[in-house]
This record gives sequence, structure tokens and C-alpha cells, in this order.
Amino acid sequence: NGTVSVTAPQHSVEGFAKEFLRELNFGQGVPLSRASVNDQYLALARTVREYLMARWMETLRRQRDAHAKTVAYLSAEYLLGRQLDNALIATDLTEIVEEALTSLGIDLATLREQEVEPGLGNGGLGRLAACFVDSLATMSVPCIGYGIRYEYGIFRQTFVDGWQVEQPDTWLSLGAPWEFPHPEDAVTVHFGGSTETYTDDDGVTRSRWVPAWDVLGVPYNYMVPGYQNGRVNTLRLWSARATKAFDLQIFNSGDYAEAVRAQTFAENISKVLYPEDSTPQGKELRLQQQYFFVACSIRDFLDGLPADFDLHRLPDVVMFQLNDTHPVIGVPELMRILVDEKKIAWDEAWAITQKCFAYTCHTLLPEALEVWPVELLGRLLPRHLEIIYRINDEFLAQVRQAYPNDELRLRRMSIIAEHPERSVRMAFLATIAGAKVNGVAALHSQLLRDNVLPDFSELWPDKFTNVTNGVTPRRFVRLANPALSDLITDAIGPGWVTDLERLREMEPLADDAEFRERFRAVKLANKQRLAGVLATRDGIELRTDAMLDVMVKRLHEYKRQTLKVLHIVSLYERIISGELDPASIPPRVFAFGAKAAPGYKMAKQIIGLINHVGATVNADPRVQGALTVVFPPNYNVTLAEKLIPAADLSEQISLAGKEASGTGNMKFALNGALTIGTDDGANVEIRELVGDDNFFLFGLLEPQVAEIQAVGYDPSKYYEENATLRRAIDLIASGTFSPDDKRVFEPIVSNLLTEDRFLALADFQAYLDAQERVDVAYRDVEGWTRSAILNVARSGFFSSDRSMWDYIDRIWHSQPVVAR
Ligand code: 26W
Repeated sequence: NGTVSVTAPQHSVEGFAKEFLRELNFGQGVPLSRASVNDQYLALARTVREYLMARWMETLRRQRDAHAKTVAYLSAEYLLGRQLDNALIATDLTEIVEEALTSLGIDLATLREQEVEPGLGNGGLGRLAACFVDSLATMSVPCIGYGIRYEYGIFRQTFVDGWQVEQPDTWLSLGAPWEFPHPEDAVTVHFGGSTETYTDDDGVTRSRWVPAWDVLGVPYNYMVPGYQNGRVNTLRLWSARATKAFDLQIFNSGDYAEAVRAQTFAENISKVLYPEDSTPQGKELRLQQQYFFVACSIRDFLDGLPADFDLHRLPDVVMFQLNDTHPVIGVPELMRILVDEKKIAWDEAWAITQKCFAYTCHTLLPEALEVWPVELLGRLLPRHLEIIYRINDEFLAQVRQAYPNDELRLRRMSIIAEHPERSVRMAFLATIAGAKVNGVAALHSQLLRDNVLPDFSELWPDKFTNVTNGVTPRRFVRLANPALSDLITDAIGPGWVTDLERLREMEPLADDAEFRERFRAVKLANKQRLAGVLATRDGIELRTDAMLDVMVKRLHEYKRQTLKVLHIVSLYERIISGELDPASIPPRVFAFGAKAAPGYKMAKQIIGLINHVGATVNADPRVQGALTVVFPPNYNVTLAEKLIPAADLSEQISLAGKEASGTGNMKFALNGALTIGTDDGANVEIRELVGDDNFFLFGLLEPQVAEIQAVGYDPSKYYEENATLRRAIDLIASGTFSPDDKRVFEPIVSNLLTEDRFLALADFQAYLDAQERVDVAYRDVEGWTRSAILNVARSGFFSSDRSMWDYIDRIWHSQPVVAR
């Protein structure tokens, strides 16, 4: 069939060197003697991907032949991280490449650094999508990931005088060797206009959409290599182009400048990733992005089916998994295609649709739930609004039948909210349409049922389920932590990389003094590696003989970076006031990594505060080096891969009931850091698995939080009654950390004292007490190492492979395609 003849190039040092030189000369067009580092990197990337090509073709062929059910993962974000190293471990080429390049006088490490990671996501949700597609490829499960090829990914963060300044992320500017554009497969997407009714040939009155404008979606394919299993799945990201109509305008109007403006308008749709994480802005362009990629993806999937395919069988061949509400407009889109285009009766179409979608919710914050004003949705997608209205009418009729005379319930459950303006509640639409609705950790799924969607879980208890998140052990252990990986493989063999529960076999080694010694050597080596990275990347000096205490995640009030700052400020205050002898505590380095949404004022303030506290503490000789704060800018996947393996302590201190799951928490545990954390998200499950002795739990429990908030929370009480807390807050308020403008941090202080939405003051003392337990535990070097090893050994559950089996089991009912 034209693909079977594709074979991988030779798996040998000489073979690779030859292919690499060929790419450099004939692909990049330069001789080795004049090749820049970027030339070399691009040639290397193209050489490595050649080794994946045969597997990719074979995967596609097998999938077609097997007629297996495919997971179509719909996600507005994929936070992929660098591709080169992942491709190297997937093909087991690392050593061959290293040797081949050395023979040519090239250092692989230098070329690795040349890659700009595709940062096509904000944080947890986007990184989860990347872990999931990795797992499905490794498990040989048919999956296609659909998303948007943003020209600008998450902004590059810089600090100017300690304050965040955003720079555009020009990730494509030096070449994009991992993508395969397919302009010939472009899909047209329509927008705007109106709807009309007409009478078809059979005399039936029908509705149809008369759109006003359109754009093209050009697919770019990316390889998603399974780990050493000969499989490569596809990630298909859409890029917006102007349609021919725009070219015609150029021709007709003679107004060249105006026509080019139209083109720019079309291409704006995939221009930039919205950097808001958890607070939807309700921007028209964002809705355009959502409909754009979902319409392209559904059309693309349907186009791939055989011409005579009976669409009533669609649920047998696909499950569209909705990664949060961002792709939910796909529900009325599929209905529109089935009813308006394919002329399937409404009830049949609805039955099909309800079996083809499932919805994952990733948040608990009410302000994070997406709603679209009816006015906006109706203007951009008039036919979809009509379809949503009909879905709502029929749904409400069903509710009315189940609960007669319950007008309040109808109003609560309606997809259309009336206040503050008429708008479409996307989470409700997803819940009504989805075959299943899941939360991302046990606690989150429970709160989702009880607090976010209680009426729906009462109506359809079986629709709701939990799938606890996971992370890929390939990237976050094998690739990020080669030293630990070798130690583990030495101890229990290599099988753990694709069967992470096998880490359990390490448990007895926690009691082996020689193994503990080697484990500590790995940690130290990782700290030294990190010190090297921070020195060249940011000019930051990192001491490697201190406890490394790390808090990396998006900056958000509910995650409570301020609680961490209060801890540091309190220690500092106690040292300079003479209460605490700095020599009496184990030296600590506090490392932060966090981006703030550019429009989130308070979050940016907190970043300023961390940097200013850091500058003051680091420079004060009275501290005697006992406390150091480091905050490298632009935390991303690449930096995470260096930071997490070096960490001793993982900070997971969100207010109980607010962090849906967290996934950084899992990465730290798997890399042998101990967690200090609240009873929130997946922390609950981590603690259950690693054991209370190996986890520092503190803080209010979710029901207690609810209770306090019910009676009315007064943060000032804690300030008045706790002298340690008061002294820390007063020190910030005094302007000690901002001598140039003593009042800059007033908004933070006054917010803490009057509002403190996330109860940082209420948890302050418990947090300090837990940190003292950390100090005590850390002094017991052998005991700490033992706990760290047990964290690794008992965290196998948090592999995203396990998450995928759970989705298959509880939601998708799909199957791996086995090699034949
Ligand atoms: C702009 C609107 C918006 C709203 C919500 C943008 C992005 C979101 C996401 C749902 C926020 C997000 O990333 N949630 C995180 O998802 C992770 C993966 O499930 C969880 O581990 C985190 O706890 C959750 O905050």
C-alpha cells in the first residue's frame, strides 16, 4: 500500500553518523565545517525522527486494519516539553547518538539545549494531556490528540527589579523539525451569519446555518512515540489560515492592504495561547479558538471513516474526551453535522452524540467554570445556539418529569443562566451530553458530585466517576532523572518504566544502608546538575549542601505561595530579632517557580514579594546562609525536569478543597522528595500510599474549611492572637523588603488581614509546626533517606499509564491494538 517499504535507518553508530551528515548536507544544506549549533540541532532532530517514521506508518496501517475504537482527545492545551530527548529514549538511541556525534566532534548536550520547548499550555491541564498521549502510545492504545498549534505559546517570563514582565514565546522562529504540516488536508471552518428554515426534497421543514465567513484549518502532525514498543501515535494540531475567499477579495476589490488585513484576521485565531489559568476572560477570540479546533477535529475524524460508514455506529469507533469545558462546543457541532448535514433524526443523533463524548472537569473554583454570553455565542455560532436551546428544552422536560413542580431546580439545572447576563454554562452542557463525567482525584470527584454538580449527580449518579491523575514515568523519571533510573534498574530491572507499580520491589531496600548511601549520592548529583543549570541559565548560585525546599506551580492565591512566604519571613524575623539561632536549623534553599497570568494583579504582586524577600534574606549576613531564596524566571517543563529530581521537600500547600488534583506533587514523590502538604487533591492519595510517617500533613480539612466559611471567616483574629504571625506580617508591612517604596506590598497585607479568601492565616501555625517536624526529620539523615526511598517505591500508582487504564475501564471501553 505504499508504506510497507519504509524501513528505519540502521541502528548503529556508523549508520547514525551517516544519516546525520546526510541530513546536515542535503536537508540543512551546510557542510559540517560551517554548521551552526542550530543547523546541527535541526539535522539531529530530523535524523532521529527518521528512526520513528517506519513505526508511525506501521501504527497507522495497523490501526486502520484493526477497526479499533479510537480515543480522540480534545484539548486546547498540550504542554509537551522538549521532544529530542523523549524521542531518543523512545527509540533507545541515546548512546548511539552520543557516540556518533562525539565521533564528529559534536556534544549532544549542547544540541539538546538548542531546542525551544513547545509551551502550548498553561500548567497542569496541558501537561496532563501530554502525559496521557505519551501513555496511550506506550500502551498501544489507538489515540489521536487534537489541539491548536499556537504560534506563540505560554509567554516567556522575565523579572525586572523582581517584577514579572512577559515576553512573547517565539518557539517556531529557529525551525520546527518535529512537525509535519499537511496543507492539502486543510479543513474549512465557518463562523457567524444566521440560520434559516427550508423545505427539503421530502417536504420536511429543516434548519440550516448560513454562515458569514470562514477560515481554513491546516493540520500539523506530531509524532507521539511509545516507549520502545514500536508504536507512534499522532498529535494533530490545527493552524488557522485565510481561505481562498480572502484571495478573491484581493483580486476583486483591488484593495490589497484591506485584503491582507482580512488574512491577518483569519490567522489570529491560532496566534496565541491565552495565558489565563482558571479565570476565563470570556473573550470572543477564545471562543473562536475553541470552535475552530473542535470543528476541524471532528470533521477530520469523520473524513477518515470509510465512505459507506453508518454513523449510527460512531460510538463503536470513537470517544471524544473533553479536556475540561474548552472543547464542549463540539457537542452541538456533532449534532449539527448529524442532523443538518447527514439528515439523521434529532433523537437518533442525540443518542449517538451522548455516547461519543465524555467530560473531565479539572477545577473546583466556581469562577473557573466557563460560561459564554448568549449574545456572543449566538453572533458567532447561531445554529449551535439553536441546538443548545433544543438540548436544554428536552433536558429540562426530563427534569420536570423526574421532579414535578420544582421550579427552582429547573432554574438551577438549566444550561442557560439568567444572571448576571444570559449565558451558556459549558460544564452543564458537557455533563448533559457526556456519557461520563469525571474528576481528577478522589476528593475532587467527591466534591464535584456534592458541591459543583449536585443536582446532576442526584439525577444521574452512575454518570459520575473518578480517575485520579497520573504522570508519565518516561519523561519525569527515566528522562529527567537518569541517575535515579539507573539505580532503580540496577535494583529491580528495567520493567518499571512501563509498569510503575513494580517500584514496590524497592521497598525492602529502604532498610539497606548501602542502598540509602547510593540514593543520597543520586540526590546530591541531581543538586549539582541543577546548580550548573541555574548558574548558566540565570547566574544563580545554588548551594548543594542544604535542604532543597521547592514550590513550583502556577501562581494562584488558592495555591498559597503567600503561606510559603510567610514561613520564610517568619524564620527571617525570628533570626534578626535574635529569637532563633540560624546555626540551630538545617540550612535550606527555598526554590520557587511560578508564572502569573498577566492580568492577575495580586498574583504579580506575590511574585514581586517573593523576589524582594529573597533579595533581602539572601543579602543579610545575620542569616549566615541558613536561608536562601531562589526564584529562576520562566519555570517550564524543561526546568521542571532539572528541579524536581534535585528536591528534598515538595510544597503542596493549597487550601483543602481547592486543588483538583495536582500532578507536580506526584512527580516529586516519584523522584524521592517528601511532601509537606494539606489534605487536598491527590495529596490525599499520596499520603495514603506512602504512609503518614513519610508525609508531613498539616492544615484544615475540607469540611472544616466549609464550616469556617459558613460561619464567617475573620483573618484578623489570627493576626491578633498569634504573635509569630503578627511579627511576620508586620515586617512585610514595615517596608523592610521594599525600602524604595515601603508601601508596595500593602495590597497583599491588607488582603491577608481583611479577606484572605484561601485561609492562609488560619493554616499558618499548623504550617510552621509541620515545618519544624520537617527540620527534625531532616536531621535524621538515614531516616529521611528511608522515607524518600519509600516515597519512590510506593508512588507507582501515579503513573499516567494507570490513569489511562482507568479511563479505558470506566469511560472509553476501548482496547489496545496488539501487534500482529
Ligand atoms: C481560562 C479558563 C480556564 C479555566 C480552567 C483555563 C484553564 C483551566 C484549567 C482547568 C486549570 C487547570 O489547569 N487545572 C488543573 O488541572 C490539573 C490536571 O487535572 C490538576 O492537577 C490541577 O489541580 C488543576 O488545577
